Amino acid sequence: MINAKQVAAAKAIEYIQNGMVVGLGTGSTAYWAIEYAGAKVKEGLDIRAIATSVQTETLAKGMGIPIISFADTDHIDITIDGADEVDAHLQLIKGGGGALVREKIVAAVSNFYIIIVDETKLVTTLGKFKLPVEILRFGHEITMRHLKELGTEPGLRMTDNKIFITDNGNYIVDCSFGMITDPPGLHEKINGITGVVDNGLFINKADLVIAGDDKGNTRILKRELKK
Ligand code: A5P
Repeated sequence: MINAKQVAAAKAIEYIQNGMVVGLGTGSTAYWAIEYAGAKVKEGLDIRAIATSVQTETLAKGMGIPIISFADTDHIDITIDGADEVDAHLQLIKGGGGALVREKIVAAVSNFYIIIVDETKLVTTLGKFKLPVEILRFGHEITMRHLKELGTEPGLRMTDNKIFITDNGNYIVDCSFGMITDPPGLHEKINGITGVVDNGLFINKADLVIAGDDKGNTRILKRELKK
């Protein structure tokens, strides 16, 4: 069977041009974009990249993609990243892989932000996927209590029976808010809590969403609202 994530990534790579600074996302869909970009670099494509996680940086370096930092550039021409959910207005839930804060910093300075997903991630309203929220370790019990007051049961993310630690040294709590009918409003409320670093709602960030399916087709959704 054709891999829908791979299909979306292959399409997104067509947008990368010689000389660009490219933001590289994190996760199993972004993985394919990094693979394809690496192959193009081997063929002579001249790009420099900013990685959204340690995992992506290691992967990209292994593929021969030159990695730079924000000391070397103040902008990114194009970023290709995955998402956990995409709604009808191209609002996103991200952070399933725990890289949401670096991903959002990269998104904020990306002139063109492409999200690649398999088509099952397209939803009418966000909220089936639990919203990841990155919080400081210090006082996390208090921060979680404040999140609870917003009407969720925050769950501290664990991996292999250990608390998951982000690349920034913080915790992630996964929060169900039911159907999220007002993503910008919820985003503001969560980020208003002291101890929250950021949350996985990406509001008005995506310029283009490329959804692949397992027959090899892509659907391209473009932003209508202004950023
Ligand atoms: C990483 O923190 C996330 O934002 C990913 O981009 C998101 O979870 C999608 O991951 P997959 O492509 O692995 O589904």
